[in-house]
Amino acid sequence: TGFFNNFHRYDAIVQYLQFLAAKYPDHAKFDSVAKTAGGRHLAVLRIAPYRRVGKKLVYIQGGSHAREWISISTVLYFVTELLENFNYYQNYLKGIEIGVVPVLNPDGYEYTHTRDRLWRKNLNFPPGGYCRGVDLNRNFGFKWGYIGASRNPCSEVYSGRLPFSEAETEWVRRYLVNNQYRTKLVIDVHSFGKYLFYPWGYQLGSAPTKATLHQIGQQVAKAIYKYRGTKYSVGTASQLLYKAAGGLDDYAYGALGVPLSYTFELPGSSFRNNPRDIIPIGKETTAGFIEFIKIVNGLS
Ligand code: 0X9
Ligand code: ZN
Repeated sequence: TGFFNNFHRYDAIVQYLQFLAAKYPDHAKFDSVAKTAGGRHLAVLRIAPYRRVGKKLVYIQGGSHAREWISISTVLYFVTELLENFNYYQNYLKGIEIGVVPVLNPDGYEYTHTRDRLWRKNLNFPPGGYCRGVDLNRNFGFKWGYIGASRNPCSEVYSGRLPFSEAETEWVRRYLVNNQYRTKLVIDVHSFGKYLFYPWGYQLGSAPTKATLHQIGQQVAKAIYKYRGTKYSVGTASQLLYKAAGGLDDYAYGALGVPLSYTFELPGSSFRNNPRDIIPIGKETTAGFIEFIKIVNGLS
C-alpha cells in the first residue's frame, strides 16, 4: 500500500499501470508503444467505459520534462481515482475515451533518479555531437523553432534536428493524427507555477477561440480552488510566462484543430516536490481534470 507516499522509478510505474489494467479489465487497457533512444517503451493506459467507436478522445500526458516528477504522480493519481471510483464518475465518462501517458520521457526521468535530478530533456544522442537531449516540448511541429527554442544541442530548450525527430513526440503526433477528429481535449502536465495555459504559447496574439479557452480554463481553475484554495492563473504561456514554440498545446490546437488544449504548471516552489504533496496535488488536480471531462461531455 501507499503507492502515493513516494515517487517511483519508471519500471515500478509501468508495473503499477499493468496492475491497474489487470485489476480493472472492463475499463482500462495497458499498451506499450514507441521506443526511446534509451530503448524504453512508452506506457499508455486507455480508459473507456463502453466498447463503442466514435467516442470522444481526451489525451493526457505527464513527465515530458524529466525533472517534473509531480506531473507524473498527479497523472497516476488521476487514473487511480477514476478507476477506483468508476461507478461514481460513470455519468461523466459516457462516450469518452481517455488516453494517458504518465511518463512521456522515461529516459530523462530515469536519468533524474540516477545522475542529475534537474535534467529536463530526453537523452537522445546526436551522432557526432557532445551534448545530448532534446526538449520534447520544443519538438512538436507547429511554428517549430520560431521562438523560445534553440538549435544548439547543448541548450536546455534544444528543439531537435527536425519537428518530431524524437520517438516520444512522433508517437504523440501519430496517435493524435490517427484520432484527429474525435480528440476534444489535450492536457499536458508540467511543473511548477500554478498556471493553466491555453494557446498560444508561441505568440502574444490571441487564438481564434480565446474567449472559450479562457472561460473553460477559469471554470476548471474554480473547481481546483474549491478543493483546498489553490489559486491558478489562467491565460496563455506567452503572456504569463514566456513565448516558446514547438509545444504540444500549440500543436494540438493549431495544427490538428483540437478545440481544447491546455498545459498545467502544478503547484510547488521547486522541481524537488515533497512526497507529502503527491496526494493533495493529485486530489485537487483530479478535481480540475474531472471538471474538464464534464465539459467535454457537454460538447457535441
Ligand atoms: O517551457 C515549457 O515547455 C513549459 N514550462 S516548463 O517550466 N514546465 O518547462 C511551458 C509550456 C507552455 N506552452 C507553450 N509555450 N507552448
Ligand atoms: Zn515542463
